[in-house]
Amino acid sequence: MHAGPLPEGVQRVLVTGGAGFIGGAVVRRLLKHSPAQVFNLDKLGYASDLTSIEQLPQAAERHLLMPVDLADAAATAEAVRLADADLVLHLAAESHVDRSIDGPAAFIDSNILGTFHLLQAVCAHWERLPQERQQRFRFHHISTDEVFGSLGASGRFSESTPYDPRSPYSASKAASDHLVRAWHHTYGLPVVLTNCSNNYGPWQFPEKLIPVVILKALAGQPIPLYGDGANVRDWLYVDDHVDALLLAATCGALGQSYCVGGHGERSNRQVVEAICAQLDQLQPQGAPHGRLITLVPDRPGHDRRYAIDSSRITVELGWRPKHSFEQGLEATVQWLLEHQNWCARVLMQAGYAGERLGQRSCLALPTAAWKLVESRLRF
Ligand code: NAD
Ligand code: TDX
Repeated sequence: MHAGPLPEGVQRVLVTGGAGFIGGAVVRRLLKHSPAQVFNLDKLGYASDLTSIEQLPQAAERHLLMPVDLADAAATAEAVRLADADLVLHLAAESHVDRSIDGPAAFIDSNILGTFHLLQAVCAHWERLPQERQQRFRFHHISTDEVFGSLGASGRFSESTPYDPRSPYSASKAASDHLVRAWHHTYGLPVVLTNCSNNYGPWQFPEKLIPVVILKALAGQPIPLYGDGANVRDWLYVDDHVDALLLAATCGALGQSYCVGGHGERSNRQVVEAICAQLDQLQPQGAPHGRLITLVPDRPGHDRRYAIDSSRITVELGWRPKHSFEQGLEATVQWLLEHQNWCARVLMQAGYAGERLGQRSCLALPTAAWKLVESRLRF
């Protein structure tokens, strides 16, 4: 173990996807709490924004942006060579399930091909390192609980759960996990993997459930709840996730994976109602916000329940989440209330106005027709 987030000798850290939500939180932590030089490799896609990093005084000295698409093998190899890293944290990925239904190709390119190009480049870099740095080097791959598929009413995912991905997004992440393990077993690349549950918190691009609900409620617009609203997710506050990532990256056993969950299992309806209740207190002029909750047609292939057993990372590395769901949600709602201009700006830059995504299916029926089909299926 060591003081601070990084062991002595880890001076250069390459973070991929550091202009995104979780990667940005990792970069900020490294800049604030370690002396490391941070190389941020990101293609600067629709969900990217550097405001939270650039406002830190440390960024001017120790943050270097590398605007590179991992789908470009040559540019990736060159960036990895220039970064000359002691530690690589790989977070870059297309991350939104609904977008993977509408356009799976980008997920294959970034998450599978991109990870392959990165592994090739990192392996070449690692093989060239002098012995002392080679022994210290780690590649940490950040993945998702969605690779394990969908749970019924009971049970939790753990490191030994068989893979059973069911969306283009989760299939692409599962493929990347397999590639990382293969590079460990075949070439000896020192890797660690983590599979975490749904993250939430400040600076999340407003396309995922929690920021979408807050913004729709504030705008007095219908709050879309997919299907029957009973799907369950295990919510993890992003700062707790960063604690787990840095611990696993630096103290985790090589070749090992760690499941990270927030002890925050809630149905989507519970999440949405909790947000509405908080907004009723903070913005009483719009109350009751719950009147805006609207059931909409379900996501195709919608996984029913995710829940994580985090015993391994707790027992072996001493991690546990510091935020309850209620604490994390309160901080997130407050943050969004104070950053509505940021949300408007990133949505505009991304060309996304909050419309429903992920409705493409072989049977592209309009909503009314779906309702009819569903009512017939339910007898
Ligand atoms: P995000 O969409 O906010 O950010 C992803 C970043 O990766 C973006 O800045 C994007 O430009 C970059 N990127 C994507 N493809 C790239 C490419 N080909 N080359 C270079 N950069 C590329 O995502 P996030 O929520 O911060 O997720 C980060 C990682 O954590 C992802 O690997 C995701 O699968 C994983 N994860 C996320 C969650 C969650 O709840 N958000 C949960 C489990 C796992
Ligand atoms: O408007 C909505 N209404 C709704 O009911 C949205 C955007 C979502 N939902 C539902 C679908 C899910 O059951 O809420 C739940 C959460 O949806 P998302 O925020 O899209 O997350 P999810 O699909 O669970 O995937 C997330 O967690 C795992 C991340 O996006 C992934 O990157 C991560 O790997």
